[in-house]
Amino acid sequence: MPNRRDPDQEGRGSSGAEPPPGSHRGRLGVPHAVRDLPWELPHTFLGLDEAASDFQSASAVILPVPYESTTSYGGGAKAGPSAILEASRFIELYDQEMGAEVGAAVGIHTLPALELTRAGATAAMAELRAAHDRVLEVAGDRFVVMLGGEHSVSSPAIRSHAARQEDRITVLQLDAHADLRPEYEGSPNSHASAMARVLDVADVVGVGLRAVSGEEMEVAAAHDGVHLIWADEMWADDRWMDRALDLLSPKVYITYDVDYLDPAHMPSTGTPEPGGGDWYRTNRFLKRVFREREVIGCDVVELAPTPGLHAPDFLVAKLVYKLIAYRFQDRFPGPVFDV
Ligand SMILES: [Mn+2]
Repeated sequence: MPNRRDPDQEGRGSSGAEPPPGSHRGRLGVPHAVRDLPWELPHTFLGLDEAASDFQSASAVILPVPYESTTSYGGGAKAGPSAILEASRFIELYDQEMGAEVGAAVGIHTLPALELTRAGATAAMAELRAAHDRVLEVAGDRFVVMLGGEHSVSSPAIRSHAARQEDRITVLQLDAHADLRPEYEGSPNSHASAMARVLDVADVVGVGLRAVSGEEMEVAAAHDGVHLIWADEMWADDRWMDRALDLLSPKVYITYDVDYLDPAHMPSTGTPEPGGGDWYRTNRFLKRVFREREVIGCDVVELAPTPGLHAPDFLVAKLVYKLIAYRFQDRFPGPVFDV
């Protein structure tokens, strides 16, 4: 079992270092005198121990935001972040694309989940924006990966990033939907309006689209900074990858709505659409994006776990691990195979 503890280590990614003198806590957060008991893996991303998930030395930060209020079809995105973290504890730490155990080498800190106010979407989005500003402030150079939650959480995060950049950023949006509706079901903060809420501060390149309204096509046509790459094009050949890359500014924020993926891969999401992206081609594209542009932040949203069906949860957990690996690909020797 890949998540079984190494009997010689307290947790995954352990450096073997002793806790500081006088410490009463072991690396698992239990009293030092009982740290050798067979405790479960920590409930951090990848189950990393305190050394590998320590904030000070971490290069990446996981920010869970289990927010859900405007879902229009199937619900359940509120349970997404905890399912991703749970599944992540079963991932093999060694990444054959990087030729290394990425998690402990990068250092990944897992923040507690943000519990946003239930006093309406407007108040919740304002609260998230303020919280996200402060997280970015304390994170400094660390790469922040936000886990949703419904897609509306992306807008405050993107605005938070855009406000810290001198030049206009591009949002690379992997999604079945354009999310460009000015408002939806009476709410300007709907998941269906996530990208409409950022057009004044960022350009948007949507990839994998296949369920778009006529109204959204009008919005796209009216904005020079909005570009749509259809799932239909992606299945014809790989030319869309160059086209998408050419449209990206030097600094990019990635928002990955898991309904971008074909429901055959990703059935656990609120508004599934047939067609869409697959695992290998999409990851090949993302690896290039991280290599050829500066990705300043990202989020993965809209996983709505299906009870008893673990594969989609595991897919998203591994996707998050891949995003972090691609972000720091310069630090690793590279593939153990020829590509
Ligand atoms: Mn979507």
